[in-house]
Amino acid sequence: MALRCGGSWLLSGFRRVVGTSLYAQRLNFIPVRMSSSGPGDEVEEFDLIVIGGGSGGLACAKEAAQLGAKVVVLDYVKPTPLGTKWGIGGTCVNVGCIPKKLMHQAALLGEAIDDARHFGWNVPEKQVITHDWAKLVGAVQDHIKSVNWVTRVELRDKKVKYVNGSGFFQDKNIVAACLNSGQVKCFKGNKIVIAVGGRPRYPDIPGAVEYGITSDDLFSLSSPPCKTMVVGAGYIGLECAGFLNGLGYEATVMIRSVPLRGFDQEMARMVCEEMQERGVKFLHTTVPEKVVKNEDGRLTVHWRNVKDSTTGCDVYDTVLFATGRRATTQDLNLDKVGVKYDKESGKIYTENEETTASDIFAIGDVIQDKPELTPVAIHAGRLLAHRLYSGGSECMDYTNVATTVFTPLEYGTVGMSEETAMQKCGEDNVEVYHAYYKPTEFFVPQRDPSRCFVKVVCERCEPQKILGMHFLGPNAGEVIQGFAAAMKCGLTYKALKNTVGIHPTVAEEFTRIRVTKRSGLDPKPQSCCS
Ligand code: FAD
Ligand code: NA7
Repeated sequence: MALRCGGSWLLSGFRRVVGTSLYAQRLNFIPVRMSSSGPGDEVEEFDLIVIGGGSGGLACAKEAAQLGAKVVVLDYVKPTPLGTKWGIGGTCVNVGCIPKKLMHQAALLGEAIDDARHFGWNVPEKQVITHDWAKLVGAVQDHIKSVNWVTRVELRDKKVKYVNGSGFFQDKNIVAACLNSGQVKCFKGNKIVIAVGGRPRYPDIPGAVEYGITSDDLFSLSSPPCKTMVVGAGYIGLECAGFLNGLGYEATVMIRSVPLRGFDQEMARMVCEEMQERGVKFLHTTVPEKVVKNEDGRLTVHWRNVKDSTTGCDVYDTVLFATGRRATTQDLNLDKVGVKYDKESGKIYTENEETTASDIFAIGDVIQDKPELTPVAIHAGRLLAHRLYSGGSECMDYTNVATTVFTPLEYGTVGMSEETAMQKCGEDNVEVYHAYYKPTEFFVPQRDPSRCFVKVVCERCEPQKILGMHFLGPNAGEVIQGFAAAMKCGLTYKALKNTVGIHPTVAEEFTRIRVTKRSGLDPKPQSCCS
């Protein structure tokens, strides 16, 4: 059945939504010109409408189409206040995991140049070797564009209709899309998946939006960021400060409370200490008060210490806000269709990805209290497609999802932090094994291994089920991934101890870990072959 898409109600509906979004207006996010489809236009019907073509939305759409559903994906990127925009694929591909990992790799290579000299390479003196920011950005953006292209081809091959438009609910099963041309198109869906992800927040201080940037701008900056103030010491703030410092730019991190809140705090402290040793500066218990643009174009950041109320300021070339993210739900018209969400974070309440409205689902970063990670969004999207279109019953398991913070010395983790385990199980019921280690590759260049560290948090009673694993060192992501699978299978300390390691690797350190914190013994590095 074809529906009519009446021009006037569409337009007034959209205006009402726009009118409620001060944030969007402030950031100039809303397309200005708009004309709805004519009264005679047909509303195309789909089994599934996916709003948001990022990691989760695309995975769900492609899987559903493979299972025979007729699917449309709407994706639209609102430019940042600086005007940065990008193509299909969402945060991970365009302004998240991928460009971040490439820049992290660029920074690690700088370090490897120094190491190479010790391994016999005749590397010119450091002063002669320079880094070309524009070249790095060019290479990163070329890769991203190729992924955007492949994504569009894949959608076409899998018969998923792609619409480059900003979607919002007109009704429980009608989604309108505001296109770049200003035209509004309507789609009817039996089921609708919200996968709009989130965008960085700016603190509400003078000059933040006008002069600051976020991770949405960093990876495509045409000129080098030079001396940078990174506000926020979460996952993204520390990663960005780490690679900027590695690329040779002065980086300062402003920490409001603790670094990496929610992560194991012993590990978080070591991550920061190690960064500090490499030259990253830290301003503790400090918040920004305003950013002022100077006559020479540089930026003065004024701050206040939240503990002793002292104030200070310094001049920077770039101010990067990494102060958390907000779900992009403000313009979706969720109230109209009965989808409940947290007004502050914008995140949607779900149970097994079902929202409070029937036949409307949500996946990925947009859902409340779940890890904001690409593989989480993808896995949840695929499982949801199977439940909807192939009689599947498996639900997403959000526990024990592994992650890695790609700081210069990487921190990989799965399961509980020491603090959480103590709190949940009680101190007497938890055993913590820990060890420092020296990676073999650090010996020749004599790199300082003082913070290469592993920790295993487990139940105290036999067979000592493992609750959390923490790894600080090179290639942490690669190391922790396999142990995450083992934990899914119920890994115990006994089984870990009986696992024969691969020598010489850094991952084998988990199989050699013997010293408990309770024993008070020194967790210093073991000899190479002990
Ligand atoms: P997104 O990928 O954000 O996709 C949502 C899409 O919907 C976007 O394209 C958006 O523009 C679009 N959209 C929004 N509103 C509308 C609308 N109304 N209509 C149409 N389209 C709309 N995760 C990891 O696992 N590993 C990492 O190393 C990692 N590093 C990161 C580094 C950075 C700097 C950042 C910012 C994030 C990182 N993440 C990482 C997190 C990861 O990127 C996200 O968890 C993931 O992208 C979430 O996927 P999603 O599908 O929920 O949303
Ligand atoms: P996080 O992990 O929420 O970190 C945000 C950081 O910004 C955190 O250190 C906050 O301090 C700090 N913050 C927040 N608001 C302010 C203000 N107003 N002033 C100073 N500092 C502030 O977000 P990320 O963006 O790093 O990462 C989000 C996810 O993206 C992450 O989980 C990855 O999966 C990908 P606080 O601890 O609140 O005191």
